[in-house]
Amino acid sequence: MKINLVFGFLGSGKTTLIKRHLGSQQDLSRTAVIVNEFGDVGIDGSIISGDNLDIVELNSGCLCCNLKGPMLDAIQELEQNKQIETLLIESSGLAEPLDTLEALTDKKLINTIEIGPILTVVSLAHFEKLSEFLGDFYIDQIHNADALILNKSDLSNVDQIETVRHAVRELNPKADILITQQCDLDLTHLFESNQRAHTDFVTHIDGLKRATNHTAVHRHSHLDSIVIENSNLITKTELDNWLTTLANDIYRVKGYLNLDGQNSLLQYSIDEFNTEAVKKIDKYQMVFIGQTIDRDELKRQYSNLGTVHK
Ligand SMILES: Nc1nc2c(ncn2[C@@H]2O[C@H](COP(=O)(O)OP(=O)(O)O)[C@@H](O)[C@H]2O)c(=O)[nH]1
Ligand SMILES: [Mg+2]
Repeated sequence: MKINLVFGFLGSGKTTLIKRHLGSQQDLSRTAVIVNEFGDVGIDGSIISGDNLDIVELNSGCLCCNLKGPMLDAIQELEQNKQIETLLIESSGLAEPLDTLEALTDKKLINTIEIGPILTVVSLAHFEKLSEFLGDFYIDQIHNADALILNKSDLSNVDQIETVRHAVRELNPKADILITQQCDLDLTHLFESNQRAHTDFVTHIDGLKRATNHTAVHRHSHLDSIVIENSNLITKTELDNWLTTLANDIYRVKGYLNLDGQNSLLQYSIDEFNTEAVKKIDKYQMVFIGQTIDRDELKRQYSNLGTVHK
């Protein structure tokens, strides 16, 4: 089984990349996706879903800490019982990459998996702010990648793109650097580069660990998340106005709401956001992820948006 891992901070474009790859494949019956989301409800699983596609959602934790075991179990199950040939793994965005990658060096997987290039998606528009705010694990995602996808080029001008390209090159002198909008790139070619057999992968990860003097410290534990339900009918104007008042250390909001009477998906990352109509939803749940969340106040504000829908 071939495994491709996608890292990158919340909102950088990981799900967009995976969806694009799946959309380019004719038959998904031998393909599976493991999605790990920070926060207690999974939204990406419903966004990614496709015919015949196996999706394993691992929520309530992180692949680099408490979900290592469940990730290995899921890989073995997909490989042995479902004869999956291609597996894509979307990390939570907060994952410490070396801890996640190290889990895949487990001897149980020898002779059964090959691992594709380590991919990290970076939002060009947010790199400067995030590298300053987030520090180590964000930088590690860039430092350890084989290919860096500098995405959201539409939100930056040429000079800003060059500044970020230069900065990430300093952090990672060897990686391929690709500039994209909506992660639009030749994914088949990308996935085929840097394929490693399990033994080569183990050697590669050992080398990365030595080079970074790695210690297994969970460097992302300071982020917090909350899920809030609101089925009220919320108008677009009301939503737009409220989102512009959100504290700037809330990095990511995503989920489903009743927007102008239409079931909709809201995607907010840092300070830009969009909504799109969706057909079917299970619950009107919204996930908020940030550095310091005033839970009671956020709950009060979001729950009070809109008017009760009868
Ligand atoms: N403006 C802009 N938005 C993008 C681009 N790529 C992805 N997005 C949007 O950014 C949001 C977060 O993307 P997603 O793939 O869910 O990020 P993830 O959290 O890393 O999985 C979604 O609303 C995407 O449609 C891009 O190149 N430009
Ligand atoms: Mg995602």
